[in-house]
Amino acid sequence: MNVEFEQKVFPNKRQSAEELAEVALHIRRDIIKSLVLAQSGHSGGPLGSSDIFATMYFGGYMRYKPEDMTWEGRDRFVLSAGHMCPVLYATLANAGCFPKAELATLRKYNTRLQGHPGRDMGLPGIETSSGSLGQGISIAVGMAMSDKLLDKNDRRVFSLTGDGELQEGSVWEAAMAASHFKLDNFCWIIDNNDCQIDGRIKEVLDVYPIDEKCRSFGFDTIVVDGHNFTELMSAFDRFLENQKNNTGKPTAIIAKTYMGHGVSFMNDNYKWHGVPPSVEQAEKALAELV
Ligand SMILES: Cc1ncc(C[n+]2csc(CCOP(=O)(O)OP(=O)(O)O)c2C)c(N)n1
Repeated sequence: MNVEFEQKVFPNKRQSAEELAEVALHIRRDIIKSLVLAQSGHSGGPLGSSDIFATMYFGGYMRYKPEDMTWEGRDRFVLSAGHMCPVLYATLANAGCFPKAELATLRKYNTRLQGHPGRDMGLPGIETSSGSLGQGISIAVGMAMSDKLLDKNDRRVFSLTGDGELQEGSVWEAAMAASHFKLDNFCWIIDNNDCQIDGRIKEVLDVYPIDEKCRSFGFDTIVVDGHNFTELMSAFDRFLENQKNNTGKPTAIIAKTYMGHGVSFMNDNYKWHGVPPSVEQAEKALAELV
């Protein structure tokens, strides 16, 4: 398949739901393109979480400089669900952190776009290696602790986990620490698509009620439609307010999403957790993503 990546990049600022939807569309298109070239990797989670990434990186919530992702004043994002990295790579490319053409190297030998994020590969915007579920959020909480308690700066730390990932005990150790150390600079996003590798969350190992669990762990907990930009923006706004007002409470955003959202034949189907589209399927998907 002849795949071309557009050159267009997007700014990071307060913008309308329509503008964010346009960014999310480009992210989804780039996910499909990189996956069909790789012929391995995860489609479902990345497509389903694209609206979250568009809001977080392009709505003015994270401070970063695409031309210098080592800038000391940047906020941090840790993708705890490391297998979902095609969405992070597409997001960073759409922000202008590296040339979009590099998305064609996903999962190739020696690429900076490893199948799970590898910090040592040097891709701008990858703060830590991840993929062993439950560990990324623990690292992110450590970062937030060091920022708030030691360095006393105003950095924001964001981390996204899956919902199947909540079955890892270390997630809850991290949550307990975030609340105990009053990390109002920490924002935990849960991609609640109700799907994991082998089926529905409830059938594999029930983690519900997620909202009550997060509240009982001391988080200001907000449940949103993860495909509604207005709801996503107001949730991230509330996180910024929590930090500004020194509430002492970390924020949890439970984003209700559909795995594979945006592509009709993948939507809400856990079988798309870890497979790429064939050439024919990629053509169909790209025809829908316009
Ligand atoms: C510690 C650990 N155990 C198992 C895996 C294998 N694994 C990768 S993704 C996944 C399912 C995760 O489900 P969820 O967090 O809901 O992600 P989604 O299916 O929505 O992408 C599993 C079991 C892993 N990466 N790390």
